[in-house]
Amino acid sequence: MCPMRVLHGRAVQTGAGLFFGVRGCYATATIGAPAPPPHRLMDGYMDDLETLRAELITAVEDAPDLGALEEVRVTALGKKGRVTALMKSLGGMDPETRKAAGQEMNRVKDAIAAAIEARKGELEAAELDARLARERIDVTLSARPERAGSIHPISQTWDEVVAIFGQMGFAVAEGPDIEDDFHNFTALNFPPDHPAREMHDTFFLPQRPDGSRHLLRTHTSPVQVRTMIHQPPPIRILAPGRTYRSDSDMTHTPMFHQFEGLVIDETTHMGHLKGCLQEFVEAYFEVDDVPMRFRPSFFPFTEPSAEVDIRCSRKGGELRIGAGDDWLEILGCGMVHPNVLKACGIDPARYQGFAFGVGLERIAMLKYGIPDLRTFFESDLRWLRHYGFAALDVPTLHGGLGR
Ligand code: 2U9
Repeated sequence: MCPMRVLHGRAVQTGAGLFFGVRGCYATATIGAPAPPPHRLMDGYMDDLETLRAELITAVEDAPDLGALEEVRVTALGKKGRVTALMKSLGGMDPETRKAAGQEMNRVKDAIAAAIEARKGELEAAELDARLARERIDVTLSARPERAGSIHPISQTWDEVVAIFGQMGFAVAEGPDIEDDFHNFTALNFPPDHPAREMHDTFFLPQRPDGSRHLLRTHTSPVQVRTMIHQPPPIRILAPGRTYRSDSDMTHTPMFHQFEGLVIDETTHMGHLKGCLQEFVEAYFEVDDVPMRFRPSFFPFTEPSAEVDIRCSRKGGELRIGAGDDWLEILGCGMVHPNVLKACGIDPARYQGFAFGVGLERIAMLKYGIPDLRTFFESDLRWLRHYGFAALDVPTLHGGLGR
């Protein structure tokens, strides 16, 4: 039986293979060649494991750079490395010898691994020192400018309008972009044969099993319908939002924005409508005393209905609001039709109210001199940089609305 104490683990790399032995007993392992007979091992073909350790540690310590160190690591501990080969040779030993020799080999392996780590740290530190000595950072260079985003003119105008009507006591109401026929047309007193109900004018969704079709709302009026159905008067709401119509040319886009207002109370009358819109126009254009003209018009949902013009001048190709002898159409309005009140469960004998509708793009173009409607939706960054607004300039009546 082999002694438990390992006296000299020996290994030698010969042309025939790698052998390992412990004095008093032996074990063999070969790489690429059959195991030599025991007497050959005993005859002095074994190198001292300690010699291998010393040899490899010297190689580690002498490695001039990280690349060379990696080569030593692969030679020593890699899959086909010398230590790995020695480990494999344990398989040929008897169990007791294997245990003792295995412990010794692990000690050698750990020592080599620790030496590699230590050398790696030294070489890395030296490399960093060299880099710090070589490279210079110019801390006097000015920072690269950060590109700030900007607020789209539609968002800006939306916020301005909400600020103005908020001051007058209007609450903002919202509703779905996809509507049904009742909320978009029927409740608003559209006759069954009204052209807006045609496929030609409105985006309809596919027919449902009951034969009905949902649609993309053509105005934000369904928001007011929903509010009237769910909330008893008094009502004072502003409904800004996206709307959709099957129109696409120089002055129409299939999606556009509008805001509509609705006021319902027992004594609300046309005078309130005129005062409210006068207040809005002057606040929005930031001009005192803007003369206004209410021209009779027709909408199915209001009676009487009017289109509103404001005084302007177009002299020298420049638009000026509030002065001059021209008129500029700006919005539509009217007193809510009794049929609409009835359809929404409000008694027209007790309540009446007014409503108005304004195109957001239109008033943004007028105020900010944007000539082409289509550019609003082209996502051109140069356009956005030119017409956009600083993100932190939130419009308020006291702090200023526009630029
Ligand atoms: C309810 C009752 C009445 C909203 C109104 C207009 C007049 C109007 C257009 C302006 C430009 C739409 O964006 S635009 O093309 N709108 O002229 N809108 S009165 O009347 C309502 C709304 C809801 C329940």
